[in-house]
Amino acid sequence: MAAKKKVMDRVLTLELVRVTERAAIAAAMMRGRGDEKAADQAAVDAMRNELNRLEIRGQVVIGEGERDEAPMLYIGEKVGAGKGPELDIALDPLEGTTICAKNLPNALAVIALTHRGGLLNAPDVYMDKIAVGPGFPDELVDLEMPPQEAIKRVATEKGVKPHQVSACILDRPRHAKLIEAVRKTGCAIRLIGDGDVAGIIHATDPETTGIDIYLGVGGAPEGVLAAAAQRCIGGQMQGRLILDTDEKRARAERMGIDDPSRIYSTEDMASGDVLFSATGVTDGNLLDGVRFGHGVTTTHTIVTRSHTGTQRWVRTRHQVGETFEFVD
Ligand code: VTB
Repeated sequence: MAAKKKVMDRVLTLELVRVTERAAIAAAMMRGRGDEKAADQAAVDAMRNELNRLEIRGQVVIGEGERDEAPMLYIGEKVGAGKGPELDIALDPLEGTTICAKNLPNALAVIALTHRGGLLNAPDVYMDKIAVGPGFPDELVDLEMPPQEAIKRVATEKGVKPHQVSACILDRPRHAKLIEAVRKTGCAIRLIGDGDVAGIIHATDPETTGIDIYLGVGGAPEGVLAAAAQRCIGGQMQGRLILDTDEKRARAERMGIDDPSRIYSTEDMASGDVLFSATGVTDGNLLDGVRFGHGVTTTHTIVTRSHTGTQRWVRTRHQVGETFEFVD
């Protein structure tokens, strides 16, 4: 029997913008200061305050870490005003703490909401990921095929040569072989220091970002957040947890993962009516960073919803006055 389709109250879409805007502004006040922890803390505090104003009964599924290691926005924390729909939440108040501390491109404040049970409870381990944007035939690329094959398929579908395709990969020693294999095809690689949520979102809009495909191993929680974005924007993504020790396998099992080698589709990681919002902290390829002006702070956000596929690009001018107090 088909499950009853649960649809979010669309008013929440704009509420979510407020949540990532506040987190991004708080992080941006700390950007470029070389202090990752302080930037992260500021973003966490701001996001939590704003989330607790929403009329939802939310539960953090992907958050700042386990309860004993994260005082706020930990996995399992209840958030929201305590009335309204029961929702699961994936969040990263500052995705790219190092990027923010160095004021490099593409640090984001991100959040995704869906119905209870709609997000993969991913442990904080690595995940192998592959993603392309919308407009390609289903199952064009997957994690089982050699990366060279994935690049060739993207090239063929776009009607270009492999050397005209661009891939985004985290710049890590663990990717040496992957990078070598992809370079053999002639494909251009954009190596990023951090921030694979942004990297995967970039693959959804190659015309703007110049990125056609995302490949490689990053954090599993970031994988779920990226999958939520992909669900809304319509791209394809696969993820496979890297559970290479008994300890990690046991941890995953405790979180309900019974098949350690399972390949997750976008929908396996984020199902139902998903809402996703990301605000730029530092300037990026898709989103501008926060701008501080005379009594006005400007933010740039993408907010999207899987039920309709609508994407809103929201540029907000916050009247903050000289004291930097928000008028609520
Ligand atoms: C990525 C990236 C994050 O962690 O998931 C990455 O999105 C993976 O972990 O911004 P390693 O740094 O251990 O490679 C981040 O870079 C955050 O640390």
